[in-house]
Amino acid sequence: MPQPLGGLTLPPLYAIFDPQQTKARAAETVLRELLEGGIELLQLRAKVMPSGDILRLACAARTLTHAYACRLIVNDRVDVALACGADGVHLGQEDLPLVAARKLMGDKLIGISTHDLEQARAAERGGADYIGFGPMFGTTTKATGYSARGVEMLRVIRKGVSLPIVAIGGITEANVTQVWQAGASSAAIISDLLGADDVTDKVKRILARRSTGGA
Ligand code: TZP
Ligand code: MG
Repeated sequence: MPQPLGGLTLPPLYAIFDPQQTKARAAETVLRELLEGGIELLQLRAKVMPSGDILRLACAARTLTHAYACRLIVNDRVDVALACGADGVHLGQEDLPLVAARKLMGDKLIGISTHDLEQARAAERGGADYIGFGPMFGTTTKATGYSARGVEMLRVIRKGVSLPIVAIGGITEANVTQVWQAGASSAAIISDLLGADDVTDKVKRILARRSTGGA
């Protein structure tokens, strides 16, 4: 069940669509497969594309996500988020500062990546809508520079802030229940979703774990 925390209700699964991780399959095909599985919150993460290409992809994602009543978050790029009509933006510690992003985004969603309690509390004080926290486990998708945080640290963050927490990093169908049980409102997943032989089925299986209480 989505958890109402800090005024924002997040679905249990936060899919991150990264065109570099789709095994060269067409973006729209994979986006549709995610949405058919029941994704209600999707982040577009395009690190290496020219801005015009990112915007085209973001607009395509916006059209599709609207058709499936799914919220869309754009990673890193406030400008692209605003230009495509996304629901929000997700920013890291090195991206545009929260206070500046809030001026531009108004009451749209802003998520902030955090890696420890201090960063989490700063994001909450600064008016973020949710925090990302990780990397939870080992991951090869991103060189984060941080060791795996683990579920015990996630429990500490859960006690220390009241914002919804999106756990990220190395989360799979096999370990997702642990992060929900440790207090994550939502689990952000890239490779286990996009690398699946059947993306739609993978989403459905993960969501079924949530609705049956895990295990
Ligand atoms: N931020 C922290 S870990 C990570 C990001 C973007 C990568 C998550 O990818 P995966 O494949 O789900 O481990
Ligand atoms: Mg970033």
